[in-house]
Amino acid sequence: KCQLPPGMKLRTSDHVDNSLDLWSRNDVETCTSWGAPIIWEGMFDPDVYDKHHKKMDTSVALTVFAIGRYLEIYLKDFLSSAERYFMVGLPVTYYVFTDAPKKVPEVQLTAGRALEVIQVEQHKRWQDISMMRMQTIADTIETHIRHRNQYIFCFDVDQVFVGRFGSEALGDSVAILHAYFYQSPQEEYTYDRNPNSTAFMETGDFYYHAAVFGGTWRSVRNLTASCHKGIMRDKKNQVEALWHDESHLNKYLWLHKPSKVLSPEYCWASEIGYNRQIHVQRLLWAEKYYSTLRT
Ligand code: 2GW
Ligand code: MN
Repeated sequence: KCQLPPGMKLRTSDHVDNSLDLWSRNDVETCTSWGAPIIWEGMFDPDVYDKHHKKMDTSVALTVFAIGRYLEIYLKDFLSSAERYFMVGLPVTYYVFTDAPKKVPEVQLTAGRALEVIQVEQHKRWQDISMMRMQTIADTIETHIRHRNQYIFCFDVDQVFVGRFGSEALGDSVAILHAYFYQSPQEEYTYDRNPNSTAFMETGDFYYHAAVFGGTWRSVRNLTASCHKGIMRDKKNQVEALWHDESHLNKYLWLHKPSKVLSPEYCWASEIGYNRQIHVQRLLWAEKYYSTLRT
């Protein structure tokens, strides 16, 4: 059984995380080898977290990129579902990055929630659209987010909230187990295996999904700035990591362990089918249109 190592302190909202019941789920791993909780449904009392963060005046930033066709296809459902399920009851600032600000749909926001649209350029290659998010997030944390929000979550846009994604997910540095790999052996993880890339790694802890990551503004700024550096060094050396920004994210999180890990309930793929360990679905992958979009 996993136990928090003696003296191990989770830096943010300790006493809240110490109220987690690591033993309430015996069918899954609920604690990493370095003492970070892995959050599964049934381990926490949502009210304890919500009360704590209301008292602390916690404010959360959400970043999402919707460039080119992804704006029309995914953004409206993403935002309106976030209004129903993401950090309900807490102040949230949405930062929408797009090449076409005028096309951002009207979404009815509840009190305390705001939306900012920031224009970014549209890179020609989709790999660059995906990777450049690291730099843009790092920059926006410095210019906007750090002055307004203690915490930040960064999302892919091609997903829809379908259940509570609440304050239990907040922490100093938060990563998510990839739905496709959380039961796979290490050898199957799609880490970057090319020694010439800065994202190269031979072993790791988990395979994290880049569609969801978060933490305090400081820790996400460090993560995104570091990943961006790796991406630029690779470009100079004319290499590209196997899964782009996701490879760099995995490398960083191996060297800088997250303080909290989210179960795949927080980013599930319906196409995987029924899985008895998934007690609740909170965020689902939206449909992919690869053949029309990845051309
Ligand atoms: C991406 C791929 C092919 C064609 C278009 C795009 C695209 C992405 C786009 O035209 N416009 C756009 O805004 N994006 C943004 O990049 C959008 O926020 C999207 O969610 C994100 C990542 O692209 P996505 O969702 O198509 O890639 P996935 O779901 O295969 O993502 C995983 O792998 C990526 C790296 O290849 C990233 O690491 C991503 O975080 C992972 O979930
Ligand atoms: Mn995606």
